[in-house]
Amino acid sequence: MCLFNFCPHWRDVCVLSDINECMENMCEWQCINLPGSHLCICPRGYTLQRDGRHCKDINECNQKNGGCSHLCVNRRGGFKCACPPSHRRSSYSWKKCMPKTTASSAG
Ligand SMILES: [Ca+2]
Repeated sequence: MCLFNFCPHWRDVCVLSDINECMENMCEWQCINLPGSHLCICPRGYTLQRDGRHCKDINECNQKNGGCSHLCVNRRGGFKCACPPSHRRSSYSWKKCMPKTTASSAG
């Protein structure tokens, strides 16, 4: 019998008496059962809400425009960069836009 919530050196005994909170499906995405406790984790692009159970999309555009040179479009689990009509996507970076040129001078 385990008298303490957390006793790693008696792990094999503790696990028997530990309640697996993950069996109750308390997490929106994924649950990690810990001795005497549990932890909810979220997929990439999401952050754990204050309730410790639900996952919330991270608006990457709130931070430095998501690294986009022009437009940033937030999406669930990610984001994308976009270019205004006067620009086109740079071939070097998906985050950068370059002015559309009709002449062949600029690169
Ligand atoms: Ca997002």
